Amino acid sequence: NKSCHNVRTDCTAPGLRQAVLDNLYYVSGNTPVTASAQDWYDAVAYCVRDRMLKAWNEGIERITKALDLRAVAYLSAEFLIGPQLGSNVLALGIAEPLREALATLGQDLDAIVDGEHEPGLGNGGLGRLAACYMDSMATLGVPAIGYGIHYEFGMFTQTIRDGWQVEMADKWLRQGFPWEIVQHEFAVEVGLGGSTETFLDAGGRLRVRWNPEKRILAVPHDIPVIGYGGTFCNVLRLWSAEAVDAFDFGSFSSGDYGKAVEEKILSETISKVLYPNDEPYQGKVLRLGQQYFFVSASLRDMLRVQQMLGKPLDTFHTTFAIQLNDTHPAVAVAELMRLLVDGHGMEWERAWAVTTKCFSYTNHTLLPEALEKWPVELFGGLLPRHLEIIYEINRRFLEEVRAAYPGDEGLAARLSLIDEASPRSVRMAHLAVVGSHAVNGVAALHTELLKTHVMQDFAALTPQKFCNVTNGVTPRRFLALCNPRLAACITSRIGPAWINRFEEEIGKLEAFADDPGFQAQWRGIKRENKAALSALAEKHLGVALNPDAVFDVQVKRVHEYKRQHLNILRVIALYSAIKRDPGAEFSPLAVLFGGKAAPGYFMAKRVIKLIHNVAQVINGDPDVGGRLTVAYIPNFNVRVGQVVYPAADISQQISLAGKEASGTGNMKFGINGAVTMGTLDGANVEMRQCVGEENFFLFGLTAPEVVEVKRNGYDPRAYAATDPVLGQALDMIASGAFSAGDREIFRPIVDNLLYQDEYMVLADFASYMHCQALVMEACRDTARFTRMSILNVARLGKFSSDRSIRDYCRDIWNITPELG
Ligand code: 26V
Repeated sequence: NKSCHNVRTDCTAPGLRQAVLDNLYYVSGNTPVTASAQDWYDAVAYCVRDRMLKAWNEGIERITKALDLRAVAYLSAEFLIGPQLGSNVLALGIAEPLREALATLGQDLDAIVDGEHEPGLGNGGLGRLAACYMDSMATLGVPAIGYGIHYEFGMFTQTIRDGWQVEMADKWLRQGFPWEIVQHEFAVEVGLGGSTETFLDAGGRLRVRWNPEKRILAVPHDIPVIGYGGTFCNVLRLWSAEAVDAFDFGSFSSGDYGKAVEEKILSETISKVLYPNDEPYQGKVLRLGQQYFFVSASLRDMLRVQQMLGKPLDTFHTTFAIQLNDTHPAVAVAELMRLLVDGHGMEWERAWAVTTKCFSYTNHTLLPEALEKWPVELFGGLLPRHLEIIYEINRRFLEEVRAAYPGDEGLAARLSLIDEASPRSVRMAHLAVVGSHAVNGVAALHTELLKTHVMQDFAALTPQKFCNVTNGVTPRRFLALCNPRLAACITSRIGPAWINRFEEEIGKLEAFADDPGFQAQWRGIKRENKAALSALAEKHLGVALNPDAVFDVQVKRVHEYKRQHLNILRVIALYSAIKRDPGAEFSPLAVLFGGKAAPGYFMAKRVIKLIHNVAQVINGDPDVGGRLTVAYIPNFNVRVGQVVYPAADISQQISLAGKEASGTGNMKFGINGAVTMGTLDGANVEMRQCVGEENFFLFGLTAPEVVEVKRNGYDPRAYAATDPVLGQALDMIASGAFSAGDREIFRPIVDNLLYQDEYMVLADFASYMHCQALVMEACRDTARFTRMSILNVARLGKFSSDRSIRDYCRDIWNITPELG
């Protein structure tokens, strides 16, 4: 095939070399002499992108041609896709020839890959999960479109000044983003505000028309998502907001230049910035605008495909399975009804049948303060027609409820889509549940708690709707790509099939768990990974980490329920023990933290400051002599994670039981050979079942015990008073031992722990310390600990996102993957 030797498709080293040189010359206007690091990156990125376009174009054709095809539309306000170059090179399988080609040009592929600035279009677990699922769908051959928002500013960049978090805007598009293709021809207009009116249509039927006050143009930016193997490609379609008309020419010609551009600027604010998702919900009208904006554009895009296929609208659900990633896109239920009923004149009942067959909803949190509610007034101001539709959905729904449970008005009030408490508000989770045929939680415990607590009335009404799909992570990015040494070692023993058949293959590693040669190799790799992280810490933080220390790591968003403060209390207790007896044996331990706090989250920011201050005291204390080191890794993101997970010995997953829906960092650590120290929360429960209790360090109250202790009146001070180790750790903070005598700075933390402690840090402290002793004992027995590490990898096959996607396909979407 001649086309194989085209400069845009040739995958041999000389062909790749020529392609990179061509791009350097013709795209960036450079030669190897004048090229900057960014120019080299762009040249390589375009070269790799070219090689994805065959699969890409076939993917587009697949969705737009096949009449009997059912595709997933994954609606998510966040896609935290991480750096693209490395993962695309891995999927195409061209790392070796590309490395060779670049070497002949004096360039290092790894350095170019590491230099990529990632698009931070998500907050944390939820957005990264969406990206892992996109990867798995492409790898398994599940036709899919991810729909989301092309934020101009993604997640902020975290810098640390004097121990405090300082946020900086992330202008990720400044250098351009070579992976996206802007598709102006598929732009759609989205309305906002205004009012509704009724009219009689040609057939004499009463119809409703929405006259929006304002229109915004949604422009799709397409990012290819290529599966492992490079043959199957899906698309991530992110919408950015533009003014319908760039200028108001009326104002422009009358001389009011300011007003002329004003409209444009206002329109563009819709996709301007990513909101923190872990901050107590605030009625920000812009956020509802964002949600509606991307949902409306996406549904209109799907209807366009349906019509292009020539399929009737009442078979829409046979073309698309629409997954709502949390409630952020839940307004889609009302929007699809509006498009079918108002837009296409479909009868309500038929439209509702189509709608509920399309949608399914994933819940990602049990925290009551996290459930989205929009004040009716705000909602109706922005989306007047949608509010009417929601009222009508609710009227019909409550009619059914009352028919099934006559006289139970309390039940009707609890199930209602409208919370009648002042100010009246729309309950987005209720809209999502009622509008969907399936509702899932993200780990077995979480789904159980959903059914028995948060959504118990819905579960009683429609038990068949509820199911569990335990989260997973992609073994491509989070093992093959981020830990090449371990990946090669695994492949040398069990072959490479684990990369896209993780669940089926990785268990074969178990046979080597006690093999001394393999164990030594395993430890050597972990040490190299730790040395690599140490080098980064040295360079960026000026902190020396001993690669022979045990690396004990907690990286995740900073939140009280995740209990970084429990971790730092443990560190303080260990420090006190060393101070009491500096001569006693203490094996080197490096405790690492990383994570961002929501900008408005007072307590979380103070915890970051506390960790820094504790680090400063401990790292500088000659009595400690480097045996205990504490470091805070700034600006934790996907890229940093890819260096951190491979270097960890111990993974801290210490949320209060019943609070963390699943967690996915736990899985990323585990498949890189870290042993978990954790509570029975989220997916930890299932991970422990898989790896075996002897390979998991368990501590803390269980979810039912948490409820029980609280019911009996939880008194944190009693724990502080009776546990001298705990009492002393708290006293040290309070007395200013970590703040140069300042007793005020950490008072909010100490007081909160002593007088409220909503997340029961003090209740779990003793159990955590006991567990810590067991960990230290296990770490001293090298063979035993290495075995634990190997078995963690070998037995975590279930936590591949490929397994999660197969579950969704079978239990929710009714789609058969085309590959694997
Ligand atoms: C929301 C809020 C809002 C109110 C204040 C506190 C707070 C804390 C957390 C959240 C979570 C928003 C949804 C979310 O990101 N959930 C995460 O989803 C991950 C993927 O399923 C899962 O692994 C995490 O456990 C879950 O927290």
